Amino acid sequence: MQFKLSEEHEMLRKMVRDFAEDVIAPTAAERDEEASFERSHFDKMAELGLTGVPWPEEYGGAGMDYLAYCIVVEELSRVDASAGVTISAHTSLAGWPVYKFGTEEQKQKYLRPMAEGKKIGAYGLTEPASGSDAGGMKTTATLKDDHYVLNGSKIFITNGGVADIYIVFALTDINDRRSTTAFIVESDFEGFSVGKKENKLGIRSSPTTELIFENCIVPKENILGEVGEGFKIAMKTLDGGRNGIAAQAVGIAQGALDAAVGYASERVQFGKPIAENQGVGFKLADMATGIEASRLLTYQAAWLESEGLPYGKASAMAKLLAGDTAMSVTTEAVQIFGGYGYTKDYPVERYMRDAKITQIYEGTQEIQRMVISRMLIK
Ligand code: COS
Repeated sequence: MQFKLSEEHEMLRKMVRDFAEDVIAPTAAERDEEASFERSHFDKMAELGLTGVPWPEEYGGAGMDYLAYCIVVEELSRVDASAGVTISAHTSLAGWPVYKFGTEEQKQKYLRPMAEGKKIGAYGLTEPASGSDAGGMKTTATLKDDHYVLNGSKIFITNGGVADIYIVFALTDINDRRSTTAFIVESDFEGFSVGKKENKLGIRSSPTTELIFENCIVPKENILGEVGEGFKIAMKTLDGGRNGIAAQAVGIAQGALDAAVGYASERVQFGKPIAENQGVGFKLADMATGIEASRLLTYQAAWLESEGLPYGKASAMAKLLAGDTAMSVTTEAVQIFGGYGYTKDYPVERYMRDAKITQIYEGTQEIQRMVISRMLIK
C-alpha cells in the first residue's frame, strides 16, 4: 500500500489547478449569478486533454486512469463545482457506457468526439415519476422497421441543452421493467427537444434541463448494449458516476476549507486572528480531517476501478462520506466567515449551495446506504 501520487498525477493536479484558478475561477461568481454555461471553458478543457481523461488514446482520450479523472474533477470543483460536474457527467455518465458497452463503430462515432471534446455528453435516466426508483420509468421505445420511436420525458439532466450526445433509457415493453434498453440519441434527431431549464439553488452554471421525446426517431444501430440490458447499464454507469460526484464533493469542500483557513488567519477580533481561538481552530481541524478521509475513499474507489476490481460499494461509500463532508465543511466555512460569509462578496456561500446537490444527485445519500447495505447482506 502506498499513498503517494505518481509524478504524472501530481503534474496533472498542478496543471488543472493552474487552469482552474486562472481561467475558471475569475468568472465563477458571475456565471453562478447569471446561471450561464461557458462553452469556451469546455473547449479549453478539451485542448488540455481533460474531456476524455480515462479513455484510451485510440478513442481520443488521454489514456490515463480513473484516479487521474477524479483529480481533474476535484481540482475543477475546488473553484467551481459546475465545471466539475460538467466533466463528471460528460465522462462518467455519457462516455463510460459507450466505452464499456458500445460497439467499435459506436466508440469511434460517439466516444471519440466526446473524448476529444468536440461533442458534449449527457445521461438521461430520471423521469418526473421515477427518481430513486429508477426502474419505474415510463419512456417507451417502439420498434418500427429499422428504427425505434421514443416517447416520454426525462428530467434533471446535467448538460441538458448543451450536450450533443445523450445516453437515454427507455422501455421496449411498457409493462415490463426488464425491457429497459439504452439508446444513444443525438441532439438533432427528429422528435428530440430540450424542455424546461431548472432554476437551481447551486451548480447554477451547469445547465439542468428536461428532455422531451415526441416520436423521436432513433436508428436501431444506436441501441447501446442489448435490448433489455439497459437497467444494468444504467446501474453500472452510476457505480462510477458516484465516484465522480465524490471527487466533486471533495473539491468543493477543499475550496471552502482553503478559503476558511485564509480568512481565519487574517481576520482579527479581540486582538488576534480568529483561527487562534480553539472554537475556530478545532472547526478547521475537523473540516480538514473529514476531507482527507473522503479523498482517501474516493481515490481508493478510483484505484479499484482502474485495477478492474469491484468498486460499486466503495464508490457509494465515497459519495456518501464526501457528500456529507462537503455539506458540513461548507456550512462551517460560512460560519467562520460570519456575516461576510453570508454575502456574495465571498465564495463560501456558493460552495455551501453547490455542496447540497452532492447529497442528492446520482443517488441520494439514502440510496447510497441502500446500495451499501444490500452489498453487505449479499
Ligand atoms: N450493477 C449491475 N447490475 C445491477 C446493479 C449494479 N450496480 N444494481 C442493480 N443491478 C441489477 C440487479 O442485479 C438486478 O438484476 P437481476 O434482476 O438480473 O437480478 C437488477 O439490476 C435490478 O436490481 P434491483 O432489484 O436491486 O433494482 P431496484 O429496482 O431495487 O433498484 C436501486 C435498485 C435503488 C439501487 C436503483 O434504483 C438506484 O440506483 N436508484 C437511484 C437512481 C439514481 O441514482 N438516480 C440518479 C439520477 S442519475 S444522475
